[in-house]
Amino acid sequence: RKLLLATTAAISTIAMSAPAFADFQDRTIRVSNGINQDHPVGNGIEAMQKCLDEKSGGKLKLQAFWGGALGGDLQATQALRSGVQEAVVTSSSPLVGIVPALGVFDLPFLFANAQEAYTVLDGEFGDMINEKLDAVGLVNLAYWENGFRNLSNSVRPVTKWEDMEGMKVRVMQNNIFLDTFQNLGANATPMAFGEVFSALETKTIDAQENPYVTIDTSKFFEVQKYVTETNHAYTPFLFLFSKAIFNTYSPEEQSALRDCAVVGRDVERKVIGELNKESLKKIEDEGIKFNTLSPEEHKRMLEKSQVVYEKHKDEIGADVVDKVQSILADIRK
Ligand code: TF8
Repeated sequence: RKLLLATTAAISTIAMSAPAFADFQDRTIRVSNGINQDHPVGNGIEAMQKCLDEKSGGKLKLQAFWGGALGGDLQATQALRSGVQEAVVTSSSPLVGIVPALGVFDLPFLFANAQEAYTVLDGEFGDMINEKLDAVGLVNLAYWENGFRNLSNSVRPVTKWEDMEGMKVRVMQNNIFLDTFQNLGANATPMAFGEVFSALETKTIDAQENPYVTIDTSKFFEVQKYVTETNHAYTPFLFLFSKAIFNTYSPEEQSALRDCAVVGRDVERKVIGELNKESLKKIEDEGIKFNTLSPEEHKRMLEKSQVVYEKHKDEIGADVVDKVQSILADIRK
C-alpha cells in the first residue's frame, strides 16, 4: 500500500511538472550592461536568474555582458529594436531621441528621494511611459535603479554652482542634462559612457556625474579628486527586451520574465541602498575629497534649474510633465 502511494505520488509529480515546463523552451537571453558586474545590477541579474530557474525549470538563461561589451546603451537599445539582441539594462537618458517622454526623468531635482521615484516608476506613470516604449519596439520589463547622481571632478571642490564655471563636465547624450549643466555655468559635453574613464584620465574632460556606486565600480575615483553630493537627478535603469523577440515567446515565458525582472529590481535597489555608503567610504579612502551642499545652496541650485523645465516641457510632452508633477504634489501632501 505504501509502495502504491509512493508510486502514485511519483507519477503525479511527473505528470504535474512535465506540462508546467512544456511552455518553456531552452533560451539564452543576452543582456548587455554598460556598467561592470560588481555594480548592484550584477546582484539583480543573479536574483532574476534564480527566479527564472524556478519558474522555467532552468530553461530561461540570462547571459550578461558587462562594461559595454555589446556596445553602449544607445547602440544596444537599437539592436533590440531591430530584433538582433534580446535585452539591455540601460539608462533612460540616452534614449530621449527614441522616446522624448523619457526626458521627464532627466529634469533636474525632480525627485526628492528614492521612495518618490519608486512610487512614480512602479505605478501608473511608469506604465504610461512603458506604452510609449512598446510603440517603438521595446518592452520594459521593470524599472531598475541607476539612482541619484553626484558630481565628481579633478579641478576644485564644488560648494556652490558658481564653482562649476568653465568646468568641462561630461553629460549623457541628452539635451536636458546638457542644458542643466550649461545653465549652472559648466562647459557640458555629451559623451557615451564607455568613453568617460579615458576622457577623464587624459583630462579631455574635468568632471562627470553618476551615482556613488558607479564612481566606485567604474573606477572614476582613480582619475578624479573631488566628489560633491549634488543629488541633481535620479535616473532609472530600464530593463528592456526586444519586442520583436518577446512576441515570439509563450505567454508563460513572458510572464516569468516580467515577474522575475521585478524580483531582480527589488534586490538591485536594496543592494544600491546598502552599497551607496560603502562606495562613498571606499572612494574617500582612495583619496577623494568629499563634500555635501548646504541646504541653502541645494535650494539655490534647484531654483536656478527651473528654467530647464520650461525650456524642455514641450519636447517631453506638456501632459507628461504636468502629470508627474501632479503625482509628486499628491505624494508630498
Ligand atoms: C551614464 C549612465 C551609465 C549607465 C550604464 C553605463 O552616465 O549613468 O552609467 O547607463 O549603462 O551614462
